[in-house]
Amino acid sequence: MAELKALLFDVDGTLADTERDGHRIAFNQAFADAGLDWNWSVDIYGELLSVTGGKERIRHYIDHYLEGEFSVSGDLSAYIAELHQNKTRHYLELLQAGSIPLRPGVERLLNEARDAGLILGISTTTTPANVTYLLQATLGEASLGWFKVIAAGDIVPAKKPAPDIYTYAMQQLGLTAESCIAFEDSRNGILSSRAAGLKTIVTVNDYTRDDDFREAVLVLDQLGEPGAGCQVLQGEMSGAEYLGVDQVRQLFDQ
Ligand code: XBP
Ligand code: MG
Repeated sequence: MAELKALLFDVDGTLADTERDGHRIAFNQAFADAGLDWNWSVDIYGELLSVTGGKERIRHYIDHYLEGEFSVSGDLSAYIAELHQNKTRHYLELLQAGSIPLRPGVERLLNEARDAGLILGISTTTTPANVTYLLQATLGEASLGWFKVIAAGDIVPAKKPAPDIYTYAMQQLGLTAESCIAFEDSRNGILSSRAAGLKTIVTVNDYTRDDDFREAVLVLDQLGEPGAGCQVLQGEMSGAEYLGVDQVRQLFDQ
């Protein structure tokens, strides 16, 4: 039987609920800075989340919501990149202000996994600095050393739902999908992790609650904490109150 060696975590929506009150706010601040009257509402942003990657999301908005009526005098890709850099600056300020906490159970599971000698990795579409700042703001500087690989953003040619970011992370770890398990929050995320051959545990959020997670080994509303358990939405967790390393191992072995 294969042995579980590593847990690979998505970031946005999984480690922390970052989209509605984090990234979305930062995008709108960057648009305002640029003198654009674009304002992504909670609902519009929920639609735009079907496109992963902030730069790709802006381009999709221009092409499909502005019917291509928007144009700039110079190179559009360069314009989008600059807009996105400013968005990232605003997002990092939100993280530094401590505005975005980790989701319930995340810190507990990370520490349980470390105590059990399991390797931790990150596989995310978001910009690398966003990961660094989130970890520093929520777990402290030392937590950057908890993760043997932080695979993020443009490090791979194709973003989720492509498998690239997970494949890259496993290559960096020198591991195969037979000894890893993934944690995700969205349809794009599980399509990516499954395409990389990974069993996947899902914790949903307000934007992804209705997504199709048929490929998941377990779907929860959150990881849960002692005394504040999680709700199983799909699959079995043998009656446990919250998801611990023992439950992860059972799911991996099934
Ligand atoms: C979610 C994404 C990212 C964020 C925005 O990443 O698709 O694009 O929405 O971050 P994941 P950027 O769920 O894989 O963590 O603007 O830096 O792309
Ligand atoms: Mg995600």
